[in-house]
Amino acid sequence: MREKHGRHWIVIVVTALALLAALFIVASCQQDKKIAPAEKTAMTTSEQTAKTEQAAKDARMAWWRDGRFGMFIHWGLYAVPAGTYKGKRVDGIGEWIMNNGKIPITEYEQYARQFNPIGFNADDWVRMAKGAGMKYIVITSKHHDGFCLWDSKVTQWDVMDATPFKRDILKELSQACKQHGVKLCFYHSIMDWHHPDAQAPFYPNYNDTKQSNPNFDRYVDTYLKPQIAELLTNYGPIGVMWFDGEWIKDWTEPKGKDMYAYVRGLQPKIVINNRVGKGRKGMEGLSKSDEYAGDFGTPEQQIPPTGLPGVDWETCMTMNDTWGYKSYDENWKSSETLIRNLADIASKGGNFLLNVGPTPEGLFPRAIEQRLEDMGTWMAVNGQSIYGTTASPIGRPEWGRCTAKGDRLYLHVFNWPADGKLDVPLAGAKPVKAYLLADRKRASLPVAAGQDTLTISVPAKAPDAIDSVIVLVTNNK
Ligand code: H79
Repeated sequence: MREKHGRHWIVIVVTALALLAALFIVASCQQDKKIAPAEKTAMTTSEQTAKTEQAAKDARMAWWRDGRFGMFIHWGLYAVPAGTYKGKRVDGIGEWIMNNGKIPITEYEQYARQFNPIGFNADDWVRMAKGAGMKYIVITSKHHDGFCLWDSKVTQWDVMDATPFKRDILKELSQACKQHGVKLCFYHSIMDWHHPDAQAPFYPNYNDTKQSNPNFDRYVDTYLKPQIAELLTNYGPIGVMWFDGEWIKDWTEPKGKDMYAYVRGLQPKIVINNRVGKGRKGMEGLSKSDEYAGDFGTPEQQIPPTGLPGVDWETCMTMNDTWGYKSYDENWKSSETLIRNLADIASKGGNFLLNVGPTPEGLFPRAIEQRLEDMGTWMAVNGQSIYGTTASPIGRPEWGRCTAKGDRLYLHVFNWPADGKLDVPLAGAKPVKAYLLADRKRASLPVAAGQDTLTISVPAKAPDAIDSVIVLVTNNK
């Protein structure tokens, strides 16, 4: 009886357990069902977040995308030796003379005593940039040699404390930029050959990419970041923070992401290049993927062969073969090359950051002034074919390049047609009007619409030997 009773209990317990298990399964299935739509909502929310983020980025980048043309200024102590050390010409780019000439720190420091650029006039510089049609200026607040062009509170290795000049160059430039409506931006090197917690101990190869400095974090926390805070607090709104020298071993992608957030925290609207992190593909400059920090890619001394839909990028380039001034580098690109480069870059949806290397007296070499003037003359007539344009919808036509804005195509004709007929590879477009941008009267040029081509009849003589722009208004926006 007792046994029977016991079995009874077992049956009851097992049944109860089975019921519980069944209940659990049913409940969790329902839970699953509940999760499914919830996940769907989450997806939509994240899609929405992505959309909002994209819109915020578009707003933040708008001035930069519209501007298309900026001035890079490499200026620092390297302008003093100007490519020559102990009577010998040092190969390579001028601002690398400390590394390439294996100059010991104490010796390099002597150049500071000779840095007295009494010819420097911020207003002249900004006027020259603006006159060339440039919308922003990126100046080296600090290059790899670590020397600072402003009164940094965390070092004496700057223009105020180490030179007889004792003028805050960045302050003067920020005032002139504000006055002329040009955006001021800073180039700041992560790599630092002068700082003992960065690359200084690696002498004679300051650019050693394999060695690590055990105190590097201290450099970041007590030097690099405080400097960034100074630059983004004391000089008004800054357009771009342009980092470089990120390839050293001690700099990592998490450090880059942290720096990106730090900079945006100080100036939420600022634009930051992709050298803040480790995503750059060598000198080609574009980012490996969206996972890496930075707002735009940085091709150096090269122009991507084609446009890159949805990608922001800026080609930086020298006018001769050096960024920092070298007294004997006369290998200047022609104004023709520079103007065509600008059109080429705009036709691929990029920006052109063109470099000048001022002299130790604070002047632009005459060859630079001449090129800026030539570009300004061309831009005064043709600026609207550059500013606010987007990439060519017709690739690279054989006669030149093409930029687009709204219902307009700007045809940049490098090679003027000898037969007076310019073929535009546009299928199905209904032309509304075509005229020369240089023609103030906007006299219509005859256009014949073929199946795959529009043919514009043009005057015998090109209005501009370098790049004549024809505006083509179509009905397809
Ligand atoms: O500031 C100007 C130059 O001083 C600086 N960038 C422009 C805007 C410049 N730095 N380096 N270079 C130019 C050439 C350096 C190339 C190398 Fe590397 C650095 C070779 C190996 C380490 C970059 C990173 C290319 C490969 C990895």
